[in-house]
Amino acid sequence: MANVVVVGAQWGDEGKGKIVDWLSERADVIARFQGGHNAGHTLVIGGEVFKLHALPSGVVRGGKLSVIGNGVVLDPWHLIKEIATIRAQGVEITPETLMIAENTPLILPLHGELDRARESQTAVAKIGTTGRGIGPAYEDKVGRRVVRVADLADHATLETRVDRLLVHHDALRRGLGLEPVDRDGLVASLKEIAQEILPYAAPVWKVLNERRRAGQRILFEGAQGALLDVDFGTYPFVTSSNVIAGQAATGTGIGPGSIDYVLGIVKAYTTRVGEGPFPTELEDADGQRLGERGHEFGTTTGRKRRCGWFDAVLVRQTCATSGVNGISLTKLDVLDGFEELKICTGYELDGEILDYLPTAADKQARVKPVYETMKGWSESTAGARSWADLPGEAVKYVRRIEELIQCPVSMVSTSPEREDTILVT
Ligand code: 2SA
Ligand code: MG
Repeated sequence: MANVVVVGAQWGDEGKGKIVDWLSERADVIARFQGGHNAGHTLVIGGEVFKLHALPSGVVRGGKLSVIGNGVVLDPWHLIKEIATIRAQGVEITPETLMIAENTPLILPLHGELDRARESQTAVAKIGTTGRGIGPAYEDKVGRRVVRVADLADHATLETRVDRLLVHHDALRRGLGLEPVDRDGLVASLKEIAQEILPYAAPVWKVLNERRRAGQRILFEGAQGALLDVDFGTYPFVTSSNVIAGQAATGTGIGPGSIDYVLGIVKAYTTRVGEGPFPTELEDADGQRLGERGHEFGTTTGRKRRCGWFDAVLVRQTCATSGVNGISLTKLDVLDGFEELKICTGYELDGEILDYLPTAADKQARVKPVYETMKGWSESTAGARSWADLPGEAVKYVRRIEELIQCPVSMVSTSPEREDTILVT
């Protein structure tokens, strides 16, 4: 397989980091195409834990090119800190191994301030954001007033961009009771960080197209999950980027025809962090057990994740919107020891059965899951490396999921360690 896109097929935290790391061994270039440091990808390599937020997971493997594409929003101060942390763990990061698209929008401190100020307003329902300024930065990108990486190279341009941005922000801030931005302080700190960021700046679209022509393999690393997509997610309880696989093309500057395979990452149950509808959410002992066994806490914010049964309706839907060719099922071992497992096969709404999640917010909040009950297994599946290592009931569970989501399972992951993976052939 040449160029593969990896996307989360639920609400994020499906375990993409491990799979991307596993696939990156076979890739030459690893590219992020959306989101920002709201992402949290945990990699466990030989017992050492790496927590990545803005950096592509490929950086921890030597000899690869990691790319931050234009579809990402980048906090330059955060990036420099993250580079230092990962370097301290013994990983080499240089302008030869990391490139940032010149047309990448920057997240500034004012974006985080606005994000958090809005979330603390009680008059409007909160989204449960990560508070990292992601949404406000995307708004400014689309509003044609954001500062981009390339603007850092020329002081006159930089100041013009900042002034344009502040006309908008100072007005917004007044409304929220925030102080106006210290314009000169912001310009000065941008000029300072520019020296650290610019060595990594590159025409990523050009580099990727050249590499592709030369026969190199590109791995596109998605963050968050398809149900958080700004168009196809549970709006407005979504992130502000397109998360679905099509974004891999626009978020890096490569044609959609260059994508050979879309791998959806799917957790064997469902979790969600932040507000918004969640039809199969469990607020009982089973939900608590999933959270504890699955260590369901946010990598970026430490927030407790909401947990529930596997929802085949949602995954069938995200497999469709991302054109998923095969899924990787993760965290199967978290289900070990449950006497019974439930899978949601449809929704009931006003006496009707639906086979998809409707768009209207009131309907999303009211759908009742229709469950199918399956027998659990008492054996441990943790660390299983072949189909034969799995108890019969676990195999049945995986096969049933495959049937319901109408998409083949191509991998099963049974622990955070990359070797603990079953390849389904
Ligand atoms: P934002 O900050 O504007 O993107 O938040 C909007 C919604 O998107 C959700 N979101 C996420 N959901 C799951 N995982 C994410 N990354 C971190 C992780 C989250 C963390 O991997 O654990 O550490 O809390 C992520 N990023 C954004 C968010 O919860 C809102 O629902
Ligand atoms: Mg995560």
